[in-house]
Amino acid sequence: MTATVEPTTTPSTLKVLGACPHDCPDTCAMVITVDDGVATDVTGNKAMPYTNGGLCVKVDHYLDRVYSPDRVLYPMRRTGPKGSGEFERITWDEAITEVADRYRSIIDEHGAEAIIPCNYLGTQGILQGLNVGDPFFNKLGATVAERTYCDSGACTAYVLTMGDSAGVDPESFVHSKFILIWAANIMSTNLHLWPYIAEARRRGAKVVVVDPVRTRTAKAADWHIPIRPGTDGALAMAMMHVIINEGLTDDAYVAEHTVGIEELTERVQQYTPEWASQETGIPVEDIYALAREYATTQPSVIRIGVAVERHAGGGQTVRALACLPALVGAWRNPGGGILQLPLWAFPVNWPAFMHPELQTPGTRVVNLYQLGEALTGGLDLETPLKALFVYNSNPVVVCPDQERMVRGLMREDLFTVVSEQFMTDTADYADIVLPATTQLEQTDINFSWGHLYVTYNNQSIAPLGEAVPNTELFRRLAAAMGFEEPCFQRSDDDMIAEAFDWTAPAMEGITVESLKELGFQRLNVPSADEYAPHAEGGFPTPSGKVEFYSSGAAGGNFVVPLFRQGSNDHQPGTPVDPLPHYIAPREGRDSDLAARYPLSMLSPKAHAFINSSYANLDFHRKVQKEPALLINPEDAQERGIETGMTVRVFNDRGAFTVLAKVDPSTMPGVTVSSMGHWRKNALALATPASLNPTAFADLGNAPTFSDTLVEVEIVGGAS
Ligand SMILES: Nc1nc2c(c(=O)[nH]1)N[C@H]1C(S)=C(S)[C@@H](COP(=O)(O)OP(=O)(O)OC[C@H]3O[C@@H](n4cnc5c(=O)[nH]c(N)nc54)[C@H](O)[C@@H]3O)O[C@H]1N2
Ligand SMILES: Nc1nc2c(c(=O)[nH]1)N[C@H]1C(S)=C(S)[C@@H](COP(=O)(O)OP(=O)(O)OC[C@H]3O[C@@H](n4cnc5c(=O)[nH]c(N)nc54)[C@H](O)[C@@H]3O)O[C@H]1N2
Ligand SMILES: [Mo]
Repeated sequence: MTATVEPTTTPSTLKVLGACPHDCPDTCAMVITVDDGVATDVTGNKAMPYTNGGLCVKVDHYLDRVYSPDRVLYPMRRTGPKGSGEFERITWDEAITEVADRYRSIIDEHGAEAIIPCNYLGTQGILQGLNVGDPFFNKLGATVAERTYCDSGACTAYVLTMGDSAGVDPESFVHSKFILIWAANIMSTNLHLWPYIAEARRRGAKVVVVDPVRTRTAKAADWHIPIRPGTDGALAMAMMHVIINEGLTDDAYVAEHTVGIEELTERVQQYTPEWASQETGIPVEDIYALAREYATTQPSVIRIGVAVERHAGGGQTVRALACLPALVGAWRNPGGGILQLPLWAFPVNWPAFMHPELQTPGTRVVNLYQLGEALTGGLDLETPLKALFVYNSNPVVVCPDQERMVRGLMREDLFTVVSEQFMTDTADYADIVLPATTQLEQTDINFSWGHLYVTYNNQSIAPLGEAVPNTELFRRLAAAMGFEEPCFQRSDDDMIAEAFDWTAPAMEGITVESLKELGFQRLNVPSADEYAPHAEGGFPTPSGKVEFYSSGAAGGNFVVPLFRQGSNDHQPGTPVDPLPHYIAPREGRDSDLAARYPLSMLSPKAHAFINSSYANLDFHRKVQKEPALLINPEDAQERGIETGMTVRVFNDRGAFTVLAKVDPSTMPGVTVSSMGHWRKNALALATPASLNPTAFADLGNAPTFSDTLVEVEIVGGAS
């Protein structure tokens, strides 16, 4: 079951090689010390080059999570009113039988589409993660839950432009001379990339951050460029305007490895730096300087954060950003290009985990970003939803339009099952709660979306209480429903054997056995010092080139990243403008709403939480501090707000109450309240999600969390 790495200190002490389960680009390799069956320490694995023995403030304290007295350890049935948190312990047999019986009667009465799963990435491993329930719900005939909370717009845009390339190896950043960090708070959300950026700086690189907020990453950079939320596309288009008109393009690279330079040249003429300055709030000379320095300081690299997609024009913004490196020939050398998701480098065997062939063709699709509407009659669904199955997710906190979500969850006629490690805001509304294991109690194997190593998680301790891994949960449910396909009979080891296409060139030299032994292995790709995947072009697009003019967009042929399910685009088959362009924020300065709600609200990631996970644990809450709203001194003064006052943040969708923090690190017109805090721990029982809209961005049904206008008022004096 376990792999040991060092001679044990006493016969009963084991060092087990593990891997972090979280939805984070770092995917750290871990070492778990186990004494007499009890985990006593979790550290980073020093042998792993990229994460280099480090963990983050969250997972450094993973044992607080595993052994928390608040863990859900037994199946439970609701006894009190919905949301009251009153439950009684029941057996697994009773729980599974009740779920299966209810599903059968709902299917008889309403059809299987009345059931919807709701899951995301509480655990991201290939076995226990995003797809673990897909075969079950596909076979059941349940409504297909489309999952596009994170990067689906960026992925769609990126793949349309340059194909599913892994992009720049993060370890190659040491060779970059100009590092442009765009809408990413690296020091909080991608910590292990920072040492490579710091090393590049030691070697003379300039580091620039484009972010409305002077984050800890922006503070550490050479140049912080504050930008109005959702206007990034204007800046990117204006950069291309300058680069093309001033002849800063790498003409040989453009001629050989791109499509559509003439059309792009014509397109960018309208996007002058003077216009972009008005739109973005960035001084015009800074736009010129950024474009010129980016183009002429080679190799230059752009690291795009997920946050860049979270507004009406997020997709087209990523289209523009993905064009830039080819325009200036950044791809010629290691450390030049763009880094979005190196996940594309991993030959994951997605179909073996999703089993799309079990889906009945034509089954309806509901996007989980609109779950609140779907549960409350807002989507005009022919068959109303009667059952919800939540696992690996906490929709009350992570979905928009929180008030509506809670109204949906309060429905007496909705049968809700939640598989969880903790009694989250969502679990409180369950009819049945099922206990889930943590990473130490389960086996898994991981791709990464932030580096080029496969990691393996050996199980290190026995499950606590009656908790089960997600794989076991769905084996039990499938058995109760009488599903007999071989995929429902697989053991975890059988699944590990199917996790990758082991014969793919990237997997050469990597086996299940070697991974169990080592805990991690780098894909079989060139070393970071030599990794220049597109020095000679070779982009995985239909033309083999970077498509400034995208034939896929023109023809309505969007690549659907399979693992997300659903259509992954609002109107598949509908052509989209084949050239990158600017789409202003829906709730921007010029919208009708702006008179009533003049402030933008951002809800970025919390430093000490991972999404809403850890937000219930004392240590992490202490580090993160109380929920707060950053507001610029100008905006605060207009409203008489001082630091420490209690303020109500509101719009037509809802309101939440927090402490004000008057702080010039956020630009005028922009307020910030990190996501993740739990509703039940918040003043006035609401979090920023209650203000977020359910409208999609332009591509990939991406969320629009950053496209949110609000107003702020004082409810209490400073304490
Ligand atoms: N500590 C921690 N780490 C995490 C997570 C976590 O919750 N906590 N979550 C993980 C997950 S799921 C993800 S997707 C990644 C996300 O990691 P990031 O991509 O870094 O995402 P965010 O922190 O949401 O936003 C990054 C920055 O974008 C800025 N921003 C917001 N809107 C805009 C905009 O319109 N334009 C520009 N230019 N900037 C904008 C915010 O001010 C913020 O500083 O982090 C992962 N890592
Ligand atoms: N306002 C706002 N909202 C956002 C974002 C934002 O920036 N702003 N970001 C969005 C993004 S990028 C993302 S990725 C999503 C994240 O959304 P989610 O993936 O839903 O993230 P979490 O809030 O961490 O919830 C995961 C839950 O799964 C549980 N869990 C963990 N491991 C397991 C397991 O093995 N089995 C089971 N059954 N449960 C487990 C955890 O205890 C936790 O409660 O949020 C999105 N929501
Ligand atoms: Mo995410």
